Amino acid sequence: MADDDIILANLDDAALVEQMHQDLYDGLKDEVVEGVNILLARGWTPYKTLTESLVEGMRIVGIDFRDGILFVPEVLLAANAMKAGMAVLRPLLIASGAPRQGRIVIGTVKGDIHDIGKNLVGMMMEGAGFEVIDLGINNGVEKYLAAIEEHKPDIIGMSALLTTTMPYMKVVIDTLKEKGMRDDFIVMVGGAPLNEDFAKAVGADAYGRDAAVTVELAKDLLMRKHNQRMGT
Ligand code: B1M
Repeated sequence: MADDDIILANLDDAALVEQMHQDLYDGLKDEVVEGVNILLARGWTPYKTLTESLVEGMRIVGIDFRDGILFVPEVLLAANAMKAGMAVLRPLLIASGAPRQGRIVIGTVKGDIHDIGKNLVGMMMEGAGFEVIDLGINNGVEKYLAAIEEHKPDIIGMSALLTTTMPYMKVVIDTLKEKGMRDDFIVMVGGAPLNEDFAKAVGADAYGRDAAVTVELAKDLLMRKHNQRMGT
C-alpha cells in the first residue's frame, strides 16, 4: 500500500510511532503533526511523544545522513517536519505551572546552525519554570556578552553539533574569564559531539547530555549557588 493510503489513526501505538519515524524521514510535516496529535489524544505525555516519536525519528535520520544515504536538502525537510511536531508540543511542555526558577540565556555557537536540540532544551527549561532567552544560532562571543548585559541571567547555555564549532565554547568561557565575569554565571554546554570531559576541559560547569538531564542539572546547580550565597 502507498504511504498516502495509510490512515494514521487506524494504526496501533507501535505501528503509528514507526510510521511517524518514516514520515519524519520523508519530511512529511502534516503527517508528523497528525501523528503527534493522535498520540496525545491517546493519552501519551508530551515528553514521551517527543522522545519516542520525534527525537528517535531524528536519530534515524542522523544515521543515514552520516552514511551518505540522505543529504542536506532531505535532512532539512526532516528537520522542518520535526519542528512542526515540536510546535504542537511546545505549549504543553511549557505549561507545567512549575515554580519560577532562574533565567537562562541559551544559543548555538558561532559557525553552527543546528538548533533543534537547543530549542528542545529551551522548551523543557521553560516547562521547569526557567525564563529562557534564546539567542538563536551562529552566536559569536559578543552576542553572549550583549545578552548577559541586557538580561542578567543565572545560566549561560551553549549548544554545538559540529566538532568544528564546539571549541568555540572555550572562546566564550575564556572571554568571561578575561573580563572577570566567569564566576558570576553557571555555564552549561550541550550537543551531540560533546561529553563530560570536553565540558570540564573548556571550563564549563556542566554538560547536558539531553534536555531532561540539562533541566535537572540546572536546578541543582542553581540551588547550590543560592546556598553558597546564603552561606549554608
Ligand atoms: Co547537520 N550534522 N550538518 N544538519 N545534522 C550533524 C550534527 C552530523 C553529526 C550528521 C552526521 O554526519 N552524522 C554532522 C556533524 C559531524 C561532525 O561534526 N563530526 C553534521 C554535518 C556534517 C552538517 C553539515 C556540515 C553538512 C553539510 O553542509 N555538508 C551542515 C553544517 C551546517 C552548520 O551548522 N554550519 C549541517 C546541516 C544540517 C541541517 C541544516 C541540514 C540540519 C539542521 C537543521 C536545524 O537544526 N534547524 C542538520 C541536522 C538535522 C543534523 C542531524 C541529522 C540531527 C541533529 C538534531 O537535530 N538532532 C545531526 C545528526 C546527529 O546529531 N546524530 C547532524 C536531534 C536533537 C534533539 O538532538 O541536537 O543532539 P541534539 O540535542 C540534544 C542533546 O545533544 C542536548 O539536548 C538535546 C535534546 O535532548 N543538547 C543540549 C543540545 N544542545 C544543548 C545545549 C545545552 C544542553 C543540552 O545547553 C545547556
